[in-house]
Amino acid sequence: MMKTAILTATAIVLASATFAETVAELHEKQLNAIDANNDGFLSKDEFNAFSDYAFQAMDEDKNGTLGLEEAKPFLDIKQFQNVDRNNDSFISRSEYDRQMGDDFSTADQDGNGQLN
Ligand SMILES: [Ca+2]
Ligand SMILES: [Ca+2]
Ligand SMILES: [Ca+2]
Repeated sequence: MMKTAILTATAIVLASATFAETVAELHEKQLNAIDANNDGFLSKDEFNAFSDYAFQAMDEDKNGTLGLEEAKPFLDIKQFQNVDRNNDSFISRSEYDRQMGDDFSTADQDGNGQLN
């Protein structure tokens, strides 16, 4: 996968209020990087794989959380605090997953588990 495209996509997903506008914002290149089977739809599995890859890529010291320094290239402070629900200045994996999962559910308006 293309790391830059993936990380840009992640930043957009994490930063956006709703993933629906997010998908529209993704460039074709970023969407292609996430759409593993290239069918033009984003399945929950593809989304999870992308989400997992992006977390590992951002977590530079591999301690399982994203600190401010690690997240800074992708999120501004307000966006960071929005994802950091318990305000401990770290985005834990569960906080991250919850945010990404919420975004996916919001975007999947017809509930078929695919984004298009
Ligand atoms: Ca697909
Ligand atoms: Ca870390
Ligand atoms: Ca936290």
